[in-house]
Amino acid sequence: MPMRLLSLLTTLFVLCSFARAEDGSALWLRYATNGQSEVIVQRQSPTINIAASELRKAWLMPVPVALEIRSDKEHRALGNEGYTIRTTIGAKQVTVTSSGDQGLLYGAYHLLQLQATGQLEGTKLDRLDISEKPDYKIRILNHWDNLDGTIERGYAGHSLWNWDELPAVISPRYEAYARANASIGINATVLNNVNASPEILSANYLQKVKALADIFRPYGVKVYLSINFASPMALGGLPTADPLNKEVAAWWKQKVKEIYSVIPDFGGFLVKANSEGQPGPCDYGRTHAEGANLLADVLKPYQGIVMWRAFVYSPSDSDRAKQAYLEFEPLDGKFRENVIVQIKNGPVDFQPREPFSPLFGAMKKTAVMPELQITQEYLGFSNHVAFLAPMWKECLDSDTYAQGEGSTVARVTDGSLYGHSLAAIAGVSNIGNDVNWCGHPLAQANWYAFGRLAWKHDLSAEQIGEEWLRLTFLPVADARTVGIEPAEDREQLNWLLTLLNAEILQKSREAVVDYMMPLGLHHLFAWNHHYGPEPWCDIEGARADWMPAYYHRADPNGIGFDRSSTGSNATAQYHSPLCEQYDGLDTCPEKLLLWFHHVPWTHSMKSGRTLWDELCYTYDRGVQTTRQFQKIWDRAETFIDRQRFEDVQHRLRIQSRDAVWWRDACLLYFQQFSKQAIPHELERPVHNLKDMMEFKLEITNFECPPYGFTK
Ligand code: BDP
Repeated sequence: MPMRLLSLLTTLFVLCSFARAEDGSALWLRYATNGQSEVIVQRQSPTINIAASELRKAWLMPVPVALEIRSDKEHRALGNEGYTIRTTIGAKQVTVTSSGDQGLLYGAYHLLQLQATGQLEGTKLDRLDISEKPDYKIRILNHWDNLDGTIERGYAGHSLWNWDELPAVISPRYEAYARANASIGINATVLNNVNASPEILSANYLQKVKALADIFRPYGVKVYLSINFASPMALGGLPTADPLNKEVAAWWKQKVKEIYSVIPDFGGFLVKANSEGQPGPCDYGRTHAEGANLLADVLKPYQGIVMWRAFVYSPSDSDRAKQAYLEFEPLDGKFRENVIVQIKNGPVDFQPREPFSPLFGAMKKTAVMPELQITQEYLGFSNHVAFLAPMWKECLDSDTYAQGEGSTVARVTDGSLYGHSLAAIAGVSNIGNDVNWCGHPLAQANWYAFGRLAWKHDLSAEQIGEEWLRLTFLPVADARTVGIEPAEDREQLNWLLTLLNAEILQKSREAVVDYMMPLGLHHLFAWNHHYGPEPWCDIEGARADWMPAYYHRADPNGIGFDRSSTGSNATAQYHSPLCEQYDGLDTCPEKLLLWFHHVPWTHSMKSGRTLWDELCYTYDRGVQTTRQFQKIWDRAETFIDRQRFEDVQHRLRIQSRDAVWWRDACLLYFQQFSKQAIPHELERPVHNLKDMMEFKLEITNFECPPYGFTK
């Protein structure tokens, strides 16, 4: 073979393996694979075997690791998922201990993460003394995956679950998925959409679910399902799904028995009832509690639970933000012990910024859990970078004042405030079958962040961002990866990762708020797909509370939704002193001002500017920040493999263009009411309002299945 051809082939081969190695599929698990140290185990089990094999492959330190089960007081208190990691035998061994197999697996991943992020260097290895246990008992992903392979609000390709081929064909990605979850402490998953097809409970589908459950089990990931409340009719042929009907109860009892005969450790049901056209107990004049309790009673003998969603809003009420509270607060104490009410972080719907849902402060006798949205339905899909840990922290750290100061959403929900034994947190998954799992390479950080916060809610967003960046972009120790010499460039790379964390990840969610919906604005989205701006959107015959004007209420006097005591009085759903704080125009935090108040355009803001000018400045700041993201990211070019570098670079261009689109659309539209000029020092719009109103933003990178909403 001529030399030139040979060298071309070699280059091609290197490029191909390079592309495979850095396509993002390895997530934050880019461990070395040349481990040689000894791993000592006392006994075998499927879970312990995984822990040992992970360590055998990747543990590079010159001391052995031992995995030991202990049942003393310390370990009983840590529970079977908690663990310790200590340097023992005069610094000649690292010992991971737990009272359960699962804790050993989590401990093993923790140890490997310390190694991969350079935290065992020097003498640090000699002094390990770590003790961990999770804050939430159930750390669960909610997949909005349909049985036809589409994903509602999914922006990373089709569903991972290949229902047509299951259970006969098992994709290797099922195990990779379980492993990724276990590595960050996620221990549960709801496989299907909350807008659930009754079919999922058919005998045929249960076999498919079983196949997945069997793969996930050794990784400690338990399977749950979303159910359709009318399943007894659709599947069982009954004339009703009334929860108080005996035949309905018998049908559920039998179905649950069947499920447990197939999947003995099945977790339970997630239910969206009487919401956006879904069936539910209210169809029969029954309450949410009566509906939930019916299911709870039949699941109880098997230790199954019901996660009953509080995402409800009827078209009749004047303020959608009050609905969940109005329906659920009177039911506090009426739910069975194995029911937990799942509440979205904000009172409306996963907007870029909302106050926390007042329902967290209202339910005391009933366990409640936060539902966070990892998929970026309202934050630019997988085109925009939006690191969500700061947003989730904002909610979890909010003080409800339900039992006086310090009653944070985190403490209400982790079981510590009221002593509920059920404690859970859910994240609507951003995972699809894209090679890199999440579409945007930086969106993997949100999956990671959800797991980390579910494990330990007082971790800072900065720490989580830094961990993720280091695990994802630092060359692995046996690096055949980015083509840089780790030793030489390590310092610069560390500097770069710190910069990416501080200047991109940490600022990204706030930037999205700024260019989409600053100062408490919300729901200005285009009809149905929720990607671009359409503050003017007005679909004939559609529900008022699906229209932007319902939320922004712009008129010649001002803008914003008056939810104060002079308006819908939603502020009264919060405990004092928040209630008064939100209620006062001057005391309400400016970032939530237009959520709670209708404010005159000339209102003087803390900056000394008028509201109109402040709005213009904030929209523009969002645009300028995304331009800044582009500049910073380009510095990564020589450090990060080409594939991931270019992918992010490309998406940042889209984001910057969209940010301008958002700013121009909103400002030009609202200007019709404010009748004021955009401050002269700011960039001028590059679009015309008329053109924008006629243009339908082209969306290419996501699925848009039919949602089946009814009015
Ligand atoms: C909304 C989504 C819709 C979901 C709904 C829900 O637009 O697709 O079905 O939430 O959470 O945000 O049930």
